[in-house]
Amino acid sequence: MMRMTKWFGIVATSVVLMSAVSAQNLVDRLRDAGSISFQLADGAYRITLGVPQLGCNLQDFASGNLGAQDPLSFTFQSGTLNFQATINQLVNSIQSNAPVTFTGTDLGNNVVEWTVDQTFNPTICTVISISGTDYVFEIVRVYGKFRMQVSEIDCVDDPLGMLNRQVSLQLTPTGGDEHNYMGFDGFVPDGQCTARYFCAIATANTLQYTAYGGDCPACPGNGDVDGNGCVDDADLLAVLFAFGSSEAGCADVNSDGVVDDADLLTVLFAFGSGC
Ligand SMILES: [Ca+2]
Ligand SMILES: [Ca+2]
Repeated sequence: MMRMTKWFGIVATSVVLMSAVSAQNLVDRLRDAGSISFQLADGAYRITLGVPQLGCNLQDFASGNLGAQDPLSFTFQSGTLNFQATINQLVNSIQSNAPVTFTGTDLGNNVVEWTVDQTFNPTICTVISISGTDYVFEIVRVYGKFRMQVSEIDCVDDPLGMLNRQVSLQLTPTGGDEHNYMGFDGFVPDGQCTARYFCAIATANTLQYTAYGGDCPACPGNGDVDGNGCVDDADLLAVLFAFGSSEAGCADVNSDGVVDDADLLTVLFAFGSGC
C-alpha cells in the first residue's frame, strides 16, 4: 500500500510538473519559431480634432469601421518577441511606411502583450484616406497595445497564407479594449506640413484580429515516429494504431497523406536503428 501511495505521488508530481512545463512552453515556442502571421479583421476608428491648449478631442471629425486589413507577417528580432512594422502595414489607409517597433512581453499563462509607443522627431508628413478622400496628416506619435492569448492548434498551413510553413499556435485578442488599441497623435496641417491648423487624435478600438505562429517539427521520415532517436516498438505501435488514417502526423512516415503498409515497412526495416 505504501509503495502504491509513493508511486501515485511520483506520478501525480510528474503530471503537475509536465503540465507546468507545457503551459510555459507555448510562448517560448512562439518566439523560437521566429515569426507570426497577423490579420486585423476589423476595428472601430475615431478621429477627433482640437487645439493643443484645450485638447485634441474637442470635435469629432470622422468615425467608422476599419474593415479587414491586408494580412501580414512579422519576423521577431533574434531571441525576442519584438518585431518591426510599418505604419501602412498596421492601417492600410495611412500612406506612411515609417517603421515602428513592437515590444513583446510574456505575461505568463500563455498570454503575450505587444506594445508600441513611438514619438517621431522629425514628424511624419503623410496622407490618410477616409471614406475615399485623402487628407494630409502629420503624425507625431504612434502608440498601441495588442494582448493575445496563445493556444495550441493542430499543425496546419498558415491559414493567413503569409508564412511559408505550417503553424501550431493561434493567437486571439484577450483583455478587451483596455489592452487592445492603436492610436496616432498629430496635426491637420497644410499640404506640406509647414503650418498646423488643428491637432488630431486617431484611435482604433474594438480590434478583432487573428494571428498564427509556432512551427511543426518535421517528421524524421526514417521510421522514428516519436522522434526519440530510436526505432522501436513504440514507433511500430504508433503506425499500427494510425493504420489507414489520413491525419496521423509522423506516423505517416513517408508523408504521402495516408498511413499504410509503406509506412509500416519503413519502420520494420529500420527497426532497432539508433537504439
Ligand atoms: Ca522512436
Ligand atoms: Ca504514408
